[in-house]
Amino acid sequence: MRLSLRFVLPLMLILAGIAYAVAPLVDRLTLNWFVRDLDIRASLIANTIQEPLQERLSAGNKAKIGDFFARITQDERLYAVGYCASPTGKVLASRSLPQEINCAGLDRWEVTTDHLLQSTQGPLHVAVKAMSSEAAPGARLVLVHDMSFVTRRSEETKRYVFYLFMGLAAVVSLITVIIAQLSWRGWMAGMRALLRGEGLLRQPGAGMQSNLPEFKPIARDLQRLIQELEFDSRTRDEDQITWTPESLRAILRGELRGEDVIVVSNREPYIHQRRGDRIEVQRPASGLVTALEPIMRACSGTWIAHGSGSADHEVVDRHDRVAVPPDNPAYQILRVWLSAEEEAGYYYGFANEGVWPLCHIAHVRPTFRSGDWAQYVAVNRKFAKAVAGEAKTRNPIVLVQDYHFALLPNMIREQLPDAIIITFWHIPWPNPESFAICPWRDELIAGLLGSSILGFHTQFHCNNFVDTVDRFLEARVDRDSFTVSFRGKRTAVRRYPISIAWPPEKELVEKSVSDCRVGIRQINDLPPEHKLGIGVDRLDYTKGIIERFRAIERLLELNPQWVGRFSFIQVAAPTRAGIEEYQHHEAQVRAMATRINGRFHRQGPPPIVLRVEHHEPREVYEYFRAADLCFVSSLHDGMNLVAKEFVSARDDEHGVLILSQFTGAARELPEALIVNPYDADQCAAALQLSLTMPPEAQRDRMRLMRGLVAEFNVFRWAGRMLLDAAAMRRRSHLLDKSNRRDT
Ligand code: ADQ
Repeated sequence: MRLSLRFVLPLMLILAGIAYAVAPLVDRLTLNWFVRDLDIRASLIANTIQEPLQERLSAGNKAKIGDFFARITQDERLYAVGYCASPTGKVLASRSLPQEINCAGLDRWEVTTDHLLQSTQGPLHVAVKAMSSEAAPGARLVLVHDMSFVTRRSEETKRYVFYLFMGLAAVVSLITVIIAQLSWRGWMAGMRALLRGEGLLRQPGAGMQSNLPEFKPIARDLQRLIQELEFDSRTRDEDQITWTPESLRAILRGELRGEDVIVVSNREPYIHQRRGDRIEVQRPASGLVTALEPIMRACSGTWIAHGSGSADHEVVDRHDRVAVPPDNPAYQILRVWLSAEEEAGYYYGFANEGVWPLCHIAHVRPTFRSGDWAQYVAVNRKFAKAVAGEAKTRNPIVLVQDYHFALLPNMIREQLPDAIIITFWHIPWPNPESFAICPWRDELIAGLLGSSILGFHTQFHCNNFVDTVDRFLEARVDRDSFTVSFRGKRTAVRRYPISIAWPPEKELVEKSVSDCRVGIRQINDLPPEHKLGIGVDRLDYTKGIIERFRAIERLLELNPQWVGRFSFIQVAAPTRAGIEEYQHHEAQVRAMATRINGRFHRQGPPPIVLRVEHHEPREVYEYFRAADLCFVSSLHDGMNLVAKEFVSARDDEHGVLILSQFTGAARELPEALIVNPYDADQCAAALQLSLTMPPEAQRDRMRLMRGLVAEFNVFRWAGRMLLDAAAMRRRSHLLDKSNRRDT
């Protein structure tokens, strides 16, 4: 209303001013018109009465002339008539002729254009017309008209002008108010859409074509400003925070107090296994669990995962929930049960034989079966139902993990339209051409675009994803803000490089480096001063273990002095053993280790020690601390946590990291020796360099890498995603509030 008054009041004042200025002009104009009319009328009357008057004058009968004049002046407008034979004569006139008019003063009315006489009877119009005859050559006729009707009409005209302007003001105000209201609403909707990041000033409910181009520059500026403010505050916040589990918890308490947080992953954070008549609780050695555990502890939320342990069924309540951690329960795991067919189709089939090789491009053909796809869809739906059932509010924060759940974000969105869904894709995202071979590529992308935020480890993977969307979906991609708008919803595509806990847990590094060196060499029958390399991976073809062994072989070919003086211990956790490709890969790895050992195992220890078994994190750290070098040769890896774990294990600031250029970690750890795992000669040279690198050079590199891992640790990874979610939540609260105010 105040906005409308701001338009209407000045408008009224301006129109009133115009009306005030225009009224006298109109008055003057109408007066001129009437004077001119009366002049013409007077000439007409003079011409008409000339003849009968002359006759009466020649007859010299003054009484008859008086009657004649009296008759003429019965006309409503003609007030008086007079006749002057000469300027010195006496005026012959009707009785009503004003005294101010006499024959001597008639010149005055002839020369002037102003014919008005203000008499006691009111305004009069005086016209003098020549009426010469032989008898009286200078005779003149005076015709006086009553002008009071002009005054009356002028008053009426003024009134009408006033009414006209009032009407005009009302109509113009109404139109202005309507247009102002509509424009204001359009602006508000546009600005809100912009704040939500839904694009540049779009009319509510309209399609993409209706962007208002004239507002685009403002919208762009505003959008940039918002991004800069967000970036500034985020970097300021992040720079000031030392990211620890405690600070993460504190932030969560502050930013997401009372929020309903749900994590969904395939793997559960605690697995209950039956060992004879005992139930054992296992914690999978996974970066994902390390990262998300503090969040769950702080928020007391729910973690939904596949119940895969042999005793999982036995420990849950009737709602399939179990409180964890077992010694100090802080949150719940909700276990989702899968049949053998579901697990085969969804997990082994579509996720690990299809999506995993599709995204890694490690020369293993993806296998896509429609049966597996059907199970993948069904299991995603099962988890979506579990999420919807678990949500305590209509807008929970849901953290969806990994490639097992590409369809889940959109399925959750269908049931909980206001949820904040953060999906993290832990593996690489390939280029559009490679991704295109998936028969269900559009469904996978559309599923992921149900997320509010979609996270990848590197900007490169973000770019690949956005390019893929651009290529295959009818979606709007904004490369300035890195957002995708699809079916009226917006997804922010963000880089969140995952990391490890820092500082590492005490028990992982409590054994000294020298004790680890001695202990590990003893366990593996290696001499005390033996040079040692370490590799720790799941036995997966993407990890480049074959290429690693080839490089070791090449090192020994080129630098035979290391034969018998250097060994490489490969710790390989069995994984996805049900898949043929993995069985084949394990056989290949074993055969290659045997062949190389046969070739160089003249006397002394073998060049390759292969340990295909799961180790506890403490044991893995002992290997890291005992080694002279760690070799990560992935053919393609989203991040690779092993590289960061090796760095965190080396508090002695020694040891060299050789790192594949195809890992996400290579972008963060340039002080490692970065190699192309397919180039055996280059890798062999890196091995040689590592084995001969002076301790000072090792320390300089290790210090820089440790600084980075300390700063960009896993708590920061989780914290950044949650701070972004909190910012989104605040924004949606604000919009809700202003929507309520408007309605
Ligand atoms: P992964 O492919 O599993 O993870 P990675 O990041 O190296 O790869 O993490 C493996 C974890 O398992 C490490 O913590 C490591 O210590 C542990 N591990 C490996 N072998 C082991 C063994 N034999 N015994 C015990 N523990 C072992 C996926 C993506 C990665 C991404 C992570 C996290 O493929 O690119 O870095 O998720 O997002």
